[in-house]
Amino acid sequence: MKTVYTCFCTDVIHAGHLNIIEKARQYGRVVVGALSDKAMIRYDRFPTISFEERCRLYESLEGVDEVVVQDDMLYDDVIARLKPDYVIHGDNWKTGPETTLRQSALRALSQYGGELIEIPYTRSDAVKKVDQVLREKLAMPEYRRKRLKQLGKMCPIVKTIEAHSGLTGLIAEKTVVEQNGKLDQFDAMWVSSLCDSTAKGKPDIELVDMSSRLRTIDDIMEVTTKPIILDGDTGGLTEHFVYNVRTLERMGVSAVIIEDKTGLKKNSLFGTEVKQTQDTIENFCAKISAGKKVQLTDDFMIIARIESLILEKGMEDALNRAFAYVEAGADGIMIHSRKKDPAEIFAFCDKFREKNQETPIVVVPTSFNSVTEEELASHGINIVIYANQLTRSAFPAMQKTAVEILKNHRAMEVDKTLMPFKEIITLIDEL
Ligand code: SPV
Ligand code: MG
Repeated sequence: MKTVYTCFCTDVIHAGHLNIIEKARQYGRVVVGALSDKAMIRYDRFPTISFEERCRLYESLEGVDEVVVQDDMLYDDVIARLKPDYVIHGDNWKTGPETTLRQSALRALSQYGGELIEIPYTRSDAVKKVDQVLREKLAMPEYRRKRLKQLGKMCPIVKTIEAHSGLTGLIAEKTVVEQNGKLDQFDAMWVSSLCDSTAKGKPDIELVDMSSRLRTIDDIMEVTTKPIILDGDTGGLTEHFVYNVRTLERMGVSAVIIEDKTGLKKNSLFGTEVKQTQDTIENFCAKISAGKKVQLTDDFMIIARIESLILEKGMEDALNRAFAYVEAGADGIMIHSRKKDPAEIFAFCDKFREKNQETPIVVVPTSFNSVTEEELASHGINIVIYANQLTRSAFPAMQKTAVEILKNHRAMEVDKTLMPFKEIITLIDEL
Protein backbone atom coordinates (compact mmCIF):
# COMPACT_ATOMS: atom_id res chain seq x y z
CA MET A 1 0.00 0.00 0.00
CA LYS A 2 1.31 3.46 -0.91
CA THR A 3 1.64 6.21 1.70
CA VAL A 4 0.55 9.82 1.35
CA TYR A 5 1.98 12.48 3.65
CA THR A 6 0.57 15.88 4.55
CA CYS A 7 1.50 18.36 7.27
CA PHE A 8 -1.06 20.18 9.43
CA CYS A 9 -0.27 23.29 11.44
CA THR A 10 -3.70 24.24 12.69
CA ASP A 11 -5.75 24.17 15.89
CA VAL A 12 -9.05 24.04 14.02
CA ILE A 13 -10.02 21.72 11.18
CA HIS A 14 -11.90 23.30 8.29
CA ALA A 15 -13.23 22.15 4.94
CA GLY A 16 -9.81 22.68 3.33
CA HIS A 17 -8.14 20.12 5.62
CA LEU A 18 -10.98 17.62 5.13
CA ASN A 19 -10.62 18.03 1.39
CA ILE A 20 -6.90 17.24 1.59
CA ILE A 21 -7.61 14.05 3.57
CA GLU A 22 -10.35 13.05 1.16
CA LYS A 23 -8.00 13.44 -1.83
CA ALA A 24 -5.07 11.81 -0.02
CA ARG A 25 -7.12 8.66 0.74
CA GLN A 26 -7.48 8.05 -2.95
CA TYR A 27 -3.71 7.52 -3.20
CA GLY A 28 -3.07 5.31 -0.16
CA ARG A 29 -2.47 5.30 3.59
CA VAL A 30 -2.74 8.80 5.03
CA VAL A 31 0.00 10.01 7.38
CA VAL A 32 -0.46 13.47 8.90
CA GLY A 33 2.51 15.38 10.28
CA ALA A 34 1.68 17.56 13.28
CA LEU A 35 3.95 20.60 13.20
CA SER A 36 5.74 21.04 16.53
CA ASP A 37 5.15 24.15 18.69
CA LYS A 38 8.56 25.63 18.00
CA ALA A 39 8.08 25.28 14.25
CA MET A 40 4.52 26.66 14.43
CA ILE A 41 5.58 29.91 16.07
CA ARG A 42 8.14 30.63 13.32
CA TYR A 43 5.37 29.93 10.82
CA ASP A 44 3.07 32.63 12.18
CA ARG A 45 0.64 30.14 13.70
CA PHE A 46 0.91 30.48 17.45
CA PRO A 47 -0.80 27.41 18.95
CA THR A 48 -3.87 27.95 21.12
CA ILE A 49 -4.03 24.27 22.10
CA SER A 50 -1.20 21.96 23.14
CA PHE A 51 0.79 19.80 20.74
CA GLU A 52 -0.79 16.67 22.28
CA GLU A 53 -4.27 18.09 21.75
CA ARG A 54 -3.44 18.85 18.13
CA CYS A 55 -2.24 15.26 17.61
CA ARG A 56 -5.44 13.90 19.15
CA LEU A 57 -7.51 16.21 16.95
CA TYR A 58 -5.80 14.98 13.77
CA GLU A 59 -6.01 11.33 14.90
CA SER A 60 -9.74 11.66 15.37
CA LEU A 61 -10.32 12.61 11.73
CA GLU A 62 -11.86 9.97 9.53
CA GLY A 63 -9.38 8.85 6.90
CA VAL A 64 -6.23 9.63 8.91
CA ASP A 65 -4.22 6.44 9.47
CA GLU A 66 -1.29 7.80 11.45
CA VAL A 67 -0.08 11.04 13.03
CA VAL A 68 3.64 11.78 13.34
CA VAL A 69 5.66 14.78 14.52
CA GLN A 70 7.07 17.24 12.01
CA ASP A 71 9.75 19.11 13.95
CA ASP A 72 10.82 21.58 11.32
CA MET A 73 8.70 23.61 8.95
CA LEU A 74 10.97 22.44 6.11
CA TYR A 75 10.10 18.97 4.82
CA ASP A 76 13.63 17.57 4.33
CA ASP A 77 13.93 15.60 7.60
CA VAL A 78 10.41 14.26 7.82
CA ILE A 79 10.36 13.10 4.20
CA ALA A 80 13.82 11.49 4.49
CA ARG A 81 12.54 9.66 7.58
CA LEU A 82 9.17 8.49 6.27
CA LYS A 83 9.88 8.25 2.54
CA PRO A 84 6.20 8.61 1.58
CA ASP A 85 5.22 7.81 -1.99
CA TYR A 86 3.34 11.11 -2.16
CA VAL A 87 3.20 14.46 -0.38
CA ILE A 88 -0.10 16.29 -0.79
CA HIS A 89 -0.60 20.04 -0.26
CA GLY A 90 -2.87 22.90 -1.36
CA ASP A 91 -1.56 24.90 -4.31
CA ASN A 92 -1.46 28.09 -2.19
CA TRP A 93 2.21 27.46 -1.38
CA LYS A 94 3.25 28.10 -4.98
CA THR A 95 3.61 31.82 -4.15
CA GLY A 96 4.68 33.87 -1.14
CA PRO A 97 7.03 32.90 1.71
CA GLU A 98 5.69 29.31 1.71
CA THR A 99 7.41 28.58 -1.63
CA THR A 100 10.49 27.73 0.40
CA LEU A 101 8.55 24.90 2.08
CA ARG A 102 7.38 23.64 -1.29
CA GLN A 103 10.97 23.63 -2.54
CA SER A 104 12.10 21.61 0.47
CA ALA A 105 9.37 19.01 -0.18
CA LEU A 106 10.31 18.75 -3.87
CA ARG A 107 14.01 18.48 -2.97
CA ALA A 108 13.41 15.68 -0.49
CA LEU A 109 10.99 13.76 -2.75
CA SER A 110 13.43 13.91 -5.67
CA GLN A 111 15.97 11.92 -3.64
CA TYR A 112 13.99 8.71 -4.15
CA GLY A 113 11.37 9.45 -6.79
CA GLY A 114 8.49 10.49 -4.51
CA GLU A 115 5.75 12.67 -5.99
CA LEU A 116 4.09 15.94 -5.03
CA ILE A 117 0.32 16.21 -5.43
CA GLU A 118 -1.09 19.73 -5.38
CA ILE A 119 -4.79 20.37 -5.15
CA PRO A 120 -6.65 23.68 -5.49
CA TYR A 121 -6.66 25.55 -2.15
CA THR A 122 -10.14 25.71 -0.66
CA ARG A 123 -11.09 29.39 -0.77
CA SER A 124 -14.45 29.79 0.91
CA ASP A 125 -15.94 32.27 3.36
CA ALA A 126 -16.13 29.52 5.98
CA VAL A 127 -12.39 28.72 5.67
CA LYS A 128 -11.52 32.43 5.78
CA LYS A 129 -13.68 32.81 8.88
CA VAL A 130 -11.87 29.96 10.71
CA ASP A 131 -8.51 31.61 10.01
CA GLN A 132 -9.84 34.97 11.14
CA VAL A 133 -11.36 33.58 14.35
CA LEU A 134 -8.07 31.87 15.20
CA ARG A 135 -6.16 35.14 14.81
CA GLU A 136 -8.75 37.12 16.77
CA LYS A 137 -8.57 34.59 19.58
CA LEU A 138 -4.84 35.20 19.91
CA ALA A 139 -5.52 38.91 20.41
CA MET A 140 -7.78 38.22 23.41
CA PRO A 141 -6.21 39.17 26.77
CA GLU A 142 -6.22 35.64 28.19
CA TYR A 143 -4.33 34.25 25.19
CA ARG A 144 -2.00 37.18 24.63
CA ARG A 145 -1.01 37.55 28.29
CA LYS A 146 0.28 33.99 28.72
CA ARG A 147 2.04 33.92 25.36
CA LEU A 148 5.30 35.42 26.65
CA LYS A 149 5.74 32.65 29.23
CA GLN A 150 4.83 30.06 26.60
CA LEU A 151 7.41 31.51 24.19
CA GLY A 152 10.04 31.33 26.91
CA LYS A 153 9.58 27.56 26.94
CA MET A 154 9.41 27.19 23.16
CA CYS A 155 12.30 29.23 21.77
CA PRO A 156 15.97 29.68 22.62
CA ILE A 157 15.58 33.46 22.84
CA VAL A 158 12.44 35.60 22.63
CA LYS A 159 13.04 38.30 20.02
CA THR A 160 11.30 41.52 20.96
CA ILE A 161 11.02 44.75 19.00
CA GLU A 162 9.87 48.20 20.00
CA ALA A 163 6.38 49.38 19.04
CA HIS A 164 4.83 52.74 19.90
CA SER A 165 1.75 52.96 17.63
CA GLY A 166 -0.66 50.83 15.63
CA LEU A 167 1.61 51.09 12.58
CA THR A 168 4.82 50.09 14.35
CA GLY A 169 2.81 47.31 16.03
CA LEU A 170 1.85 46.05 12.57
CA ILE A 171 5.49 46.04 11.52
CA ALA A 172 6.39 44.02 14.62
CA GLU A 173 3.46 41.68 13.99
CA LYS A 174 3.83 41.10 10.28
CA THR A 175 7.47 41.37 9.28
CA VAL A 176 8.58 37.93 8.12
CA VAL A 177 11.89 37.10 6.47
CA GLU A 178 12.88 34.05 4.55
CA GLN A 179 16.55 33.23 5.04
CA ASN A 180 18.46 30.04 4.35
CA GLY A 181 15.17 28.40 3.52
CA LYS A 182 13.63 29.26 6.92
CA LEU A 183 11.01 31.77 7.92
CA ASP A 184 11.63 34.09 10.84
CA GLN A 185 9.80 36.86 12.66
CA PHE A 186 9.69 38.77 15.95
CA ASP A 187 8.08 37.08 18.94
CA ALA A 188 7.04 40.01 21.13
CA MET A 189 6.75 43.80 21.39
CA TRP A 190 8.38 46.31 23.75
CA VAL A 191 6.49 49.46 24.58
CA SER A 192 9.52 51.60 25.34
CA SER A 193 9.23 54.67 27.54
CA LEU A 194 11.85 56.37 25.37
CA CYS A 195 10.06 55.74 22.07
CA ASP A 196 6.54 56.26 23.42
CA SER A 197 7.67 59.61 24.87
CA THR A 198 9.62 60.54 21.72
CA ALA A 199 6.61 59.79 19.51
CA LYS A 200 4.73 62.35 21.60
CA GLY A 201 7.59 64.83 21.40
CA LYS A 202 8.25 64.55 25.14
CA PRO A 203 11.39 63.72 27.16
CA ASP A 204 11.77 60.25 28.69
CA ILE A 205 11.34 61.35 32.33
CA GLU A 206 8.07 59.64 33.31
CA LEU A 207 6.29 62.74 32.03
CA VAL A 208 3.99 60.79 29.69
CA ASP A 209 1.53 59.48 32.26
CA MET A 210 0.10 55.98 32.59
CA SER A 211 -3.24 56.88 30.98
CA SER A 212 -1.38 57.93 27.87
CA ARG A 213 0.87 54.84 27.94
CA LEU A 214 -2.25 52.65 28.23
CA ARG A 215 -3.71 54.42 25.19
CA THR A 216 -0.56 53.52 23.22
CA ILE A 217 -0.80 49.90 24.35
CA ASP A 218 -4.45 49.78 23.34
CA ASP A 219 -3.65 51.17 19.87
CA ILE A 220 -1.07 48.41 19.43
CA MET A 221 -3.37 45.72 20.81
CA GLU A 222 -6.15 46.71 18.43
CA VAL A 223 -4.14 45.50 15.43
CA THR A 224 -1.77 42.81 16.73
CA THR A 225 -1.70 39.48 18.57
CA LYS A 226 1.89 39.23 19.81
CA PRO A 227 2.68 39.62 23.51
CA ILE A 228 3.57 42.99 24.98
CA ILE A 229 6.30 43.86 27.47
CA LEU A 230 5.76 47.29 28.95
CA ASP A 231 8.64 49.51 29.98
CA GLY A 232 7.16 50.59 33.32
CA ASP A 233 9.99 53.05 34.16
CA THR A 234 10.43 53.08 37.96
CA GLY A 235 6.93 51.73 38.51
CA GLY A 236 6.17 55.01 40.34
CA LEU A 237 4.83 54.96 43.88
CA THR A 238 4.16 51.45 45.17
CA GLU A 239 0.65 52.61 46.05
CA HIS A 240 0.10 53.43 42.36
CA PHE A 241 2.08 50.50 40.96
CA VAL A 242 -0.33 47.93 42.41
CA TYR A 243 -3.26 49.47 40.57
CA ASN A 244 -1.28 49.58 37.35
CA VAL A 245 -0.35 45.89 37.67
CA ARG A 246 -4.05 45.03 37.85
CA THR A 247 -4.85 47.21 34.83
CA LEU A 248 -2.04 45.82 32.69
CA GLU A 249 -2.91 42.26 33.61
CA ARG A 250 -6.57 42.79 32.75
CA MET A 251 -5.65 44.33 29.39
CA GLY A 252 -3.55 41.31 28.44
CA VAL A 253 -0.06 42.80 28.78
CA SER A 254 2.38 39.95 29.50
CA ALA A 255 5.05 41.70 31.53
CA VAL A 256 6.07 45.00 33.03
CA ILE A 257 9.72 45.82 33.56
CA ILE A 258 10.44 48.26 36.35
CA GLU A 259 13.85 49.77 37.00
CA ASP A 260 15.46 50.28 40.39
CA LYS A 261 15.69 54.05 40.23
CA THR A 262 13.90 56.66 42.25
CA GLY A 263 13.17 60.38 41.97
CA LEU A 264 13.36 62.02 38.56
CA LYS A 265 14.17 59.18 36.19
CA LYS A 266 16.30 59.90 33.15
CA ASN A 267 16.98 57.52 30.28
CA SER A 268 19.67 54.94 31.06
CA LEU A 269 21.59 55.67 27.88
CA PHE A 270 22.70 58.94 29.61
CA GLY A 271 24.33 56.81 32.33
CA THR A 272 26.25 58.94 34.84
CA GLU A 273 26.20 62.03 32.60
CA VAL A 274 22.98 63.07 34.36
CA LYS A 275 21.95 62.83 37.99
CA GLN A 276 20.08 59.58 38.63
CA THR A 277 19.38 57.88 41.93
CA GLN A 278 19.19 54.16 42.47
CA ASP A 279 16.50 52.91 44.84
CA THR A 280 17.48 50.94 47.93
CA ILE A 281 17.26 47.17 47.70
CA GLU A 282 14.65 47.17 50.50
CA ASN A 283 12.34 49.72 48.84
CA PHE A 284 12.55 48.13 45.43
CA CYS A 285 11.94 44.64 46.84
CA ALA A 286 8.87 45.97 48.63
CA LYS A 287 7.57 47.38 45.34
CA ILE A 288 8.09 44.06 43.54
CA SER A 289 6.40 42.08 46.33
CA ALA A 290 3.44 44.47 46.46
CA GLY A 291 2.95 44.05 42.70
CA LYS A 292 3.17 40.27 42.87
CA LYS A 293 0.64 40.20 45.71
CA VAL A 294 -2.13 41.91 43.75
CA GLN A 295 -1.71 39.90 40.57
CA LEU A 296 -4.63 37.62 39.75
CA THR A 297 -3.17 35.20 37.20
CA ASP A 298 0.04 33.17 36.96
CA ASP A 299 0.65 34.56 33.48
CA PHE A 300 1.67 38.13 34.21
CA MET A 301 5.34 38.83 34.87
CA ILE A 302 6.99 41.57 36.90
CA ILE A 303 10.57 41.88 35.73
CA ALA A 304 13.12 43.78 37.80
CA ARG A 305 15.62 45.95 35.93
CA ILE A 306 18.98 46.51 37.53
CA GLU A 307 20.72 49.83 36.86
CA SER A 308 23.92 49.12 38.82
CA LEU A 309 26.13 48.76 35.73
CA ILE A 310 24.62 51.86 34.12
CA LEU A 311 25.26 53.86 37.30
CA GLU A 312 28.74 52.31 37.74
CA LYS A 313 27.94 50.69 41.08
CA GLY A 314 29.76 47.49 40.18
CA MET A 315 29.10 43.86 39.43
CA GLU A 316 28.71 42.78 43.03
CA ASP A 317 25.96 45.33 43.62
CA ALA A 318 24.23 44.18 40.42
CA LEU A 319 24.34 40.53 41.48
CA ASN A 320 23.25 41.22 45.06
CA ARG A 321 20.29 43.11 43.74
CA ALA A 322 19.42 40.40 41.24
CA PHE A 323 19.22 37.70 43.93
CA ALA A 324 17.31 40.00 46.29
CA TYR A 325 14.77 40.94 43.60
CA VAL A 326 14.18 37.29 42.69
CA GLU A 327 13.71 36.53 46.39
CA ALA A 328 11.13 39.35 46.55
CA GLY A 329 9.15 37.65 43.77
CA ALA A 330 10.51 39.09 40.49
CA ASP A 331 9.65 36.82 37.55
CA GLY A 332 12.68 37.94 35.58
CA ILE A 333 15.76 40.14 35.69
CA MET A 334 16.75 42.76 33.18
CA ILE A 335 20.40 43.72 33.28
CA HIS A 336 21.36 46.87 31.43
CA SER A 337 24.68 48.31 30.25
CA ARG A 338 25.72 51.13 27.97
CA LYS A 339 29.14 49.73 27.15
CA LYS A 340 29.90 48.87 23.54
CA ASP A 341 31.40 45.59 24.63
CA PRO A 342 28.98 42.99 26.06
CA ALA A 343 31.67 41.64 28.47
CA GLU A 344 30.06 43.01 31.64
CA ILE A 345 26.63 41.73 30.59
CA PHE A 346 28.06 38.26 29.94
CA ALA A 347 30.01 38.34 33.23
CA PHE A 348 26.78 39.20 35.08
CA CYS A 349 24.77 36.48 33.34
CA ASP A 350 27.41 33.79 33.86
CA LYS A 351 27.64 34.58 37.59
CA PHE A 352 23.87 34.79 37.98
CA ARG A 353 23.37 31.49 36.18
CA GLU A 354 25.87 29.75 38.52
CA LYS A 355 23.25 30.11 41.26
CA ASN A 356 20.02 30.54 39.35
CA GLN A 357 19.18 28.61 36.19
CA GLU A 358 15.47 29.33 36.13
CA THR A 359 14.75 33.05 36.27
CA PRO A 360 14.53 34.61 32.80
CA ILE A 361 17.17 37.21 31.94
CA VAL A 362 16.34 40.14 29.65
CA VAL A 363 18.82 42.39 27.84
CA VAL A 364 18.61 45.49 25.65
CA PRO A 365 21.65 45.51 23.34
CA THR A 366 21.42 49.10 22.08
CA SER A 367 25.05 49.93 22.90
CA PHE A 368 26.54 46.42 22.71
CA ASN A 369 24.81 45.90 19.38
CA SER A 370 27.41 43.61 17.78
CA VAL A 371 26.26 40.62 19.84
CA THR A 372 24.17 38.01 18.08
CA GLU A 373 21.09 36.38 19.49
CA GLU A 374 22.96 33.08 19.54
CA GLU A 375 25.74 34.53 21.73
CA LEU A 376 23.17 36.03 24.10
CA ALA A 377 21.37 32.69 24.40
CA SER A 378 24.66 30.91 25.08
CA HIS A 379 25.07 33.08 28.22
CA GLY A 380 21.63 32.09 29.48
CA ILE A 381 19.77 35.18 28.22
CA ASN A 382 16.11 34.47 27.44
CA ILE A 383 14.68 37.71 26.05
CA VAL A 384 16.37 40.23 23.76
CA ILE A 385 14.78 43.63 23.24
CA TYR A 386 15.55 45.82 20.21
CA ALA A 387 14.35 48.84 22.12
CA ASN A 388 14.42 51.84 19.82
CA GLN A 389 15.59 50.96 16.30
CA LEU A 390 12.23 51.52 14.58
CA THR A 391 11.98 55.05 15.96
CA ARG A 392 15.60 55.81 15.12
CA SER A 393 15.18 54.66 11.54
CA ALA A 394 11.89 56.48 10.94
CA PHE A 395 13.00 59.83 12.39
CA PRO A 396 15.90 60.60 9.98
CA ALA A 397 13.80 59.39 7.03
CA MET A 398 10.96 61.78 7.93
CA GLN A 399 13.34 64.65 8.61
CA LYS A 400 15.08 64.18 5.25
CA THR A 401 11.74 64.17 3.43
CA ALA A 402 10.67 67.41 5.15
CA VAL A 403 13.97 69.08 4.20
CA GLU A 404 13.72 67.97 0.56
CA ILE A 405 10.16 69.27 0.16
CA LEU A 406 11.18 72.62 1.64
CA LYS A 407 14.20 72.87 -0.63
CA ASN A 408 12.35 71.94 -3.82
CA HIS A 409 9.05 73.66 -3.11
CA ARG A 410 7.34 70.49 -4.27
CA ALA A 411 7.22 66.77 -3.47
CA MET A 412 8.31 65.25 -6.78
CA GLU A 413 12.00 64.92 -5.82
CA VAL A 414 11.28 62.87 -2.71
CA ASP A 415 8.71 60.65 -4.30
CA LYS A 416 11.20 58.00 -5.39
CA THR A 417 12.22 57.46 -1.76
CA LEU A 418 8.62 57.01 -0.58
CA MET A 419 6.53 53.89 -0.28
CA PRO A 420 3.32 54.10 -2.32
CA PHE A 421 0.29 54.21 -0.07
CA LYS A 422 -1.05 51.18 -1.89
CA GLU A 423 1.82 49.21 -0.36
CA ILE A 424 1.45 50.67 3.12
CA ILE A 425 -2.21 49.70 3.27
CA THR A 426 -1.39 46.06 2.52
CA LEU A 427 -0.29 45.98 6.17
CA ILE A 428 -3.73 46.96 7.39
CA ASP A 429 -6.31 44.21 7.81
CA GLU A 430 -9.77 44.54 6.36
CA LEU A 431 -12.58 42.99 8.33
C1 SPV B 1 13.50 52.33 26.79
O1 SPV B 1 13.46 51.83 25.65
O2 SPV B 1 12.78 53.26 27.12
C2 SPV B 1 14.41 51.78 27.78
C3 SPV B 1 15.63 51.10 27.35
O3 SPV B 1 14.17 51.97 28.94
S1 SPV B 1 16.88 52.27 27.37
O4 SPV B 1 16.49 53.36 26.50
O5 SPV B 1 18.10 51.62 26.90
O6 SPV B 1 17.05 52.73 28.73
MG1 MG C 1 12.64 53.36 29.32
